Amino acid sequence: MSATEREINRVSDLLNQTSQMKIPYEKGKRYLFIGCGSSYNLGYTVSSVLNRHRIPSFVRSAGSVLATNNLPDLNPETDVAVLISRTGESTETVLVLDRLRKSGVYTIGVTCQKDSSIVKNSDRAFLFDFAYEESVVMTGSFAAILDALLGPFQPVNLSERAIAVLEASKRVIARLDLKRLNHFVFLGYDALLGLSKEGALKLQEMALESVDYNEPLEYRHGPKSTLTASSLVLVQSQGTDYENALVHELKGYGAEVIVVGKEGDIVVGSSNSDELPLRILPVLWLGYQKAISKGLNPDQPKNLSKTVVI
Ligand code: F1P
Repeated sequence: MSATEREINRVSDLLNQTSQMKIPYEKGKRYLFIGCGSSYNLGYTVSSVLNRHRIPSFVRSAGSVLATNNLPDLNPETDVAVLISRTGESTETVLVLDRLRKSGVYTIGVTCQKDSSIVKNSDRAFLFDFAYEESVVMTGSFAAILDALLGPFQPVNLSERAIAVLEASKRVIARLDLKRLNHFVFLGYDALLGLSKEGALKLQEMALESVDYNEPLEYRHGPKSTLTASSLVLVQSQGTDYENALVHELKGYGAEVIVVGKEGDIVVGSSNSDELPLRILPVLWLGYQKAISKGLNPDQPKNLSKTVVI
């Protein structure tokens, strides 16, 4: 079994642990999330949830802070910066951490790697070393870190539910003719757009596929022209009539559509939890299976390394 497959299959265990390790947020404080790649997508997703709960928050990729040199603009707006890096060593994130500390912002580091630069250099570190991953692509650790970062806004232990959602994902994906599919689209709003961005990244990284992500109704305004009978659209749905009508329309163009949501093909979400960390499970399994169907090694994707060091 590949490391990637093991790491996806152990998400239930990871969520059991993260349910006890929630990151706290203080009302009245303004948060800035920083990361690269999947870690940036984590920040994007969590920032959206915080804003919905009236905790002012924004997100930047570490690269954008360096390349546009906008730290002076960000600093007065920020009380607490949360720097996310699975490996704790992405150069861009480490450099931004250094700059933020020098400018007097309180920093929280979030990582799976003990003794890493993120642990050593942040004011406070949250270490998820039990979610350490061998594989290059971030898979199970994404769900685990998301669960912890959602803090009080994801209060339920999702461990049991993770087993059911992964099983449902496996069943639904097993029915697809994966060899035929060569275009993968991920749709969702707000936090679900963050998960859709991550979905697109997973299919690129693991399976080297052509991808897209967008807000659901925005997809009508141009992007839908690229759909073919070889497209798969995964909708991170909130179950509105608008989204349901869009699903109907996209199926009409011959695309495969999978709906993830309370009344979806893969049921996620309950009355007391959005279960956001579980919504990434179908995406992880899809990326992994598509890679396998192409004869690719999902543990060692082309051109990628575990940490981008520059
Ligand atoms: C960030 C990241 C990964 C990506 C790739 C390169 O790493 O962009 O998301 O899969 O392998 O690095 P990190 O800062 O979270 O360790």
